[in-house]
Amino acid sequence: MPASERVFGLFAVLTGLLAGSLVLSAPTWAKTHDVAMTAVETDVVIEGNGEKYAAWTFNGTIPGPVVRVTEGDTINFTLTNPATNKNPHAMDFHAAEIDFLKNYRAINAGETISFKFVAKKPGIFFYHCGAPPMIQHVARGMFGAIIVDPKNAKAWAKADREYVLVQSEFFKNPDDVQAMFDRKYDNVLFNGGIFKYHPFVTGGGKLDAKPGERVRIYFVNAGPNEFSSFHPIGEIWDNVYESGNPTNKLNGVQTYVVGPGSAATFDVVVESAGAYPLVTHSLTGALRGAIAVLLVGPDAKPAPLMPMVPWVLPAK
Ligand SMILES: [Cu+2]
Repeated sequence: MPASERVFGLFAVLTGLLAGSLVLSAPTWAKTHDVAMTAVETDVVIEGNGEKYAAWTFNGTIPGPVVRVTEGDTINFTLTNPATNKNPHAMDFHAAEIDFLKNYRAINAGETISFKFVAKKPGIFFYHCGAPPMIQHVARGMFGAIIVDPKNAKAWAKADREYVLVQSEFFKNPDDVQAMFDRKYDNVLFNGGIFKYHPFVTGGGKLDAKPGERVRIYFVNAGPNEFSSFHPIGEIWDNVYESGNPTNKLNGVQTYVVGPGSAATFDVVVESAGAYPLVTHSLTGALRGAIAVLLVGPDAKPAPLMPMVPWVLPAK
């Protein structure tokens, strides 16, 4: 082959490569995730004495499953509303930037809906049902958390241990929508339970950590109405990241307000062994259920992101 042809051939290959890279819609490191959830109208345990509640949920638990992806990833989401349900349901992902009329519309029992989005911004985001009356669908338990990890893992310090905590208000009568509008809640929940992580309460557990570990709490306030003033008793948040974005970094924070429908990531490096209750310092909320005790000791075992979801009580 003459040299000129070889050069042209190389040019053609390079042009092809360039054109190929230009038409790629997503970066090569990005992944696609198929996420399917089912709207489940069911009873769930909300108290350590075994008390159950007629909840509306994603996949049967309060909160719904944690979705975890990396910045730039694509999520193909499908919601199924089984024919056995009685109500319309929907899904609204705060991590998405897509048309809400088309994608977040409520579907009737017996229908499914699918939509797709790219998780463009890293952070911790709320997801929830938006079917009317939305205040009731959220109050009855249709919410959860999606973590979008930064594509650059070095954007922040590596966590030694991670938990997801979702705060919400609990209304004893699931059908009393007026009480929900009037903010007449009975309890405040962390991960769907009253004092779920309080070892002194019947059926209560705890969150574990070892001294010196950087504990990262992905915190979501589901509301529907109240603000959370998130504080670690006996500690100071080393860092708070608004919406969980590593670039929104605060240092040395005692309490940080997370409004309904918002979220933040909280890092605490626990200096020494002991008990550190994580609370909303809005005390009516803490004393009505929103206390999660972080128990710090050398024997702490690994734990899932959301321990005790679902809350299965030991047989009596
Ligand atoms: Cu719903």
